[in-house]
Amino acid sequence: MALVLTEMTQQIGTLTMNNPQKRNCLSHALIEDFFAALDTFERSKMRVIILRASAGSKVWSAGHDVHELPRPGRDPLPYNSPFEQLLRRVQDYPDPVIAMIEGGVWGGACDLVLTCDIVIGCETATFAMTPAKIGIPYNPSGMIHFINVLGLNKAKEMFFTAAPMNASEALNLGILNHLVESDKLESFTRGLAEKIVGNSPLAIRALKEEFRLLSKGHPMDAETYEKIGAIRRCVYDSKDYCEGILAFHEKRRPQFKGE
Ligand code: LCV
Repeated sequence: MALVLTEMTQQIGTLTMNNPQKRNCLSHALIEDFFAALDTFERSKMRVIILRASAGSKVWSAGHDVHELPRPGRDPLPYNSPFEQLLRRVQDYPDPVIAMIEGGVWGGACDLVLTCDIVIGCETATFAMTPAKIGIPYNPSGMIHFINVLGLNKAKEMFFTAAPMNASEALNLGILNHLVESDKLESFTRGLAEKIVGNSPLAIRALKEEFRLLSKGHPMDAETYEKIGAIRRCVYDSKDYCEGILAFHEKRRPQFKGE
């Protein structure tokens, strides 16, 4: 079964995540299909990409596949992991990528949404950033995505509480560009994509790359980089990291001890 469905019409490529049984979690297999779809869109010169889940989904994506998180003592979000490669592929995709959201967006799927260029949601859209719930030391490039969009205080609250944020909060905080009624979500998103298709592709590609380079975050000295590495290692070397993942497998709340 294809874990991702694709459609190409009027220079707009639509990618639909299609693994509802596993709540569209970003497994290696789904990410592989994701990459293939983006390659097809690029070869076919699609000018705008829409990322979505199937109509009526209660969960847009449950985030990183927790069963594929590495064992304790290894960085759970290494630079070359399929998940991190997916975020960079979307972020660096030459043309605009629109995330069309209905249902819950969890953990790393929130980061995926923030690497898109425009986010349009309906009233069922929620966003929960879950590293603290599982015991994951999120990675710096991911955290910059949240700081850039939400600002420091709201990004901290989203990470510290791991609580789902509703669609109107997401609109107020700038995660959503637009909040529309669910029965208008597809037509509104398509209409915005068509507006973009009508403009200069070269100018838009240059603008997207300029925005990406300008928003990459602040240069970091070597000592700071090493300090962040040490801080993160203390977490993924911890017993709490094991407990967080075990609790997920056992479908229970984790009992963190701070060890
Ligand atoms: C693997 C899953 C998942 C899943 N992985 O359906 O950002 S970080 O740092 O935290 C990063 C590491 C990350 O993204 O971590 C993952 C964060 N995601 C979450 O915490 C969401 C975990 N999932 C849930 O809370 C529930 O599944 C939701 C609320 C999304 C949907 O609840 P619902 O009752 O509709 P189930 O929980 O019954 O899930 C249906 C199937 O999908 C699997 C889950 O294990 C179950 O599989 P089985 O039927 O084989 O038991 N599944 C859900 N999320 N992230 N597998």
